Amino acid sequence: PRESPNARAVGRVAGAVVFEGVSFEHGGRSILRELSFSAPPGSRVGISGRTGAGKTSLLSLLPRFHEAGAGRILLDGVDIRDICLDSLRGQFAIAFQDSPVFSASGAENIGYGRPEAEESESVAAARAANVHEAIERLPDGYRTFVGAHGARLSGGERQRIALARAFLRNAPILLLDEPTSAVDAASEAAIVESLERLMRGRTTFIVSHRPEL
Ligand code: DUT
Ligand code: MG
Repeated sequence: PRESPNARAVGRVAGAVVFEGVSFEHGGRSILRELSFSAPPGSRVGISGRTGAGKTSLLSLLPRFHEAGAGRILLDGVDIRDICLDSLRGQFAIAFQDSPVFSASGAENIGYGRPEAEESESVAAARAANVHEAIERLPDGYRTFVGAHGARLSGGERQRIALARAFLRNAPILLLDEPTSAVDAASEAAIVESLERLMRGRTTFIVSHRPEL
């Protein structure tokens, strides 16, 4: 997406999100058609639908990973196209399907959520995400190289690393895409417990097949 010459930076938003007649096309196909809704600050928006329905596309319009073809999206009353991209994307913590774990230490993987954070803050975020113990069990704890060229983490541990990043980021809006997919029951319970804490006070968009989330 292009940054408009009039785009401006905004401070931390309260998290009011409004879609006004938003349409989205991809590859000549209409994916979303005149979607309108209003989500007050701190509310939860659950999104469900069959595969290919456009759930991930909907989430990706907010940080402008994709551009709406028609209509507008307002954040605290401001059209997101009038907000500079850095400032816009800083408002979101994102945990998408198959959150990546990078070839780096566990500490670096979490710190990616906010590179200037102290290690003690990363550890606090890992605790909040219920992944601290799993990291401590690795041969070199937080210094252990994980990811493609390091220690292997389970699907649930990777999801919880993504949640730890989100805690550390402390953004006012969460975009969560199937945060409990492909994990076993114990891991799912740990994720759900941590998600409840993460969602408190933040506007949350969550794609999930779990109606209770
Ligand atoms: N689409 C692409 N590439 C993109 C974005 C979307 O091909 O970068 C298409 C694929 C699909 C439609 O748009 O036909 C909606 O895709 P999306 O990923 O939004 O669907 P979903 O609801 O998230 O499906 P799933 O439940 O499989 O994740
Ligand atoms: Mg999807």
